[in-house]
Amino acid sequence: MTIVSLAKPLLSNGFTLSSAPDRLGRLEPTDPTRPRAALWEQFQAQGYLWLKGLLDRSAVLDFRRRYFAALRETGLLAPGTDPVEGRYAGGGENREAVHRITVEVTRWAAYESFCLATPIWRFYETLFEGPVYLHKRKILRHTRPGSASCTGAHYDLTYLRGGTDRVCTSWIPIGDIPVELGGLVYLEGSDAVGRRLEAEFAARNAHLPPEERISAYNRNMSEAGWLTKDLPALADRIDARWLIADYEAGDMVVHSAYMIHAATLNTDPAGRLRLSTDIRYQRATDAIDARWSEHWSPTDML
Ligand SMILES: O=C(O)CCC(=O)C(=O)O
Repeated sequence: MTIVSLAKPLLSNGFTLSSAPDRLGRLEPTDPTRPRAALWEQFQAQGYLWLKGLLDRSAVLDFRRRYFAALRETGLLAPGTDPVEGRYAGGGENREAVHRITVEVTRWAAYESFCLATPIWRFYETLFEGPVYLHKRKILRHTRPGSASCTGAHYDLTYLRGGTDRVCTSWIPIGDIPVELGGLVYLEGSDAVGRRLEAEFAARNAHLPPEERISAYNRNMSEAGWLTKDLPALADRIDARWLIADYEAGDMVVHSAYMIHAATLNTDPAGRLRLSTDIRYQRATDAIDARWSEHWSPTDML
C-alpha cells in the first residue's frame, strides 16, 4: 500500500487527517469512455467513479468565471483579479449579498444548462440503461480559504429517503481543486457501511410519523444529518482509508447514495475559492423524492 505524504496538514473541522498517513489513500481515476459494463462493475465495487475529463474544461471554466463575476460587487474577490481565478479578497465581503446571489445563480438557465451538459446525461443514460431524471434541487458551494468549517462525514441517502436509493450524486469541481483547496474525500469501501447504517436508522425511525421518518434532522440523527466531524476516528472505527484527489476542471465524480464522504478545509496558499456543484441523477422510472422538486434554498431543511 502506498503511503500518502502531503506537504501540508490535511484538516477537516478541527481534525487532522494527515496525522495518520496509513489512513489516507488516493481516489482511483476512471476513463469515462470505458465500456458500460466495466464502468458499472467499477461503480459497484468502489461506490464511486472519478471520471477524468468528462466535461469540456473550457465550458467549466467559463461557468466559474460567470459565477465569480456575478459576485464581484460583493467584495468577495480580490480587487483587480480575473473572476475565473476566484481569488478571495480575504474578508470584509457583504455576506448577505454573497448568499443572495449564490441562491440566485441556482435559478439561472446557464446553471441549469451546465448541469444538463450532454456528456453528463449521456453518461447516466448509459450507466442506468434508460432515460434519466435530474433533481431540480441543485447545490452550488464555494468555500473560502482559511474557513474553519467544511462538510462533515455523511452519505446522501440521509437527505433523499423519500425516493429510490438508486439515486446518484454528481460532484463537479468548477475549477481545479487540488487537495489543498479542500475537495471531497471518500471513505474507502464505505458503500457497504452506509447500507448497514441506513438499515439501523430505518429500524430506529420506524415508529416515527412518515414525514419525520425520512427527515435528516429527526430526533435519531445527529447535527445536520452528519455521521461525525471526526474523520480520523471514523476511519479507525471501520478500519478504512480516506481517499483524496487533485480534481481538475472537466472531472466529475459520481457517488452512490450510501458512499460516505466529507470535505477538507481550503488552505490554498494562493487564496483561491473552491467552487463546486452537487446534483442528483436517477432513473426516470424510479421513485422520486418529491421534497427535491423545488430549487435549493438554504432554509429548505433538506
Ligand atoms: O462539496 C461539499 O463540500 C459537499 C458535497 C456533498 O456532500 C455531496 O456532493 O454529496
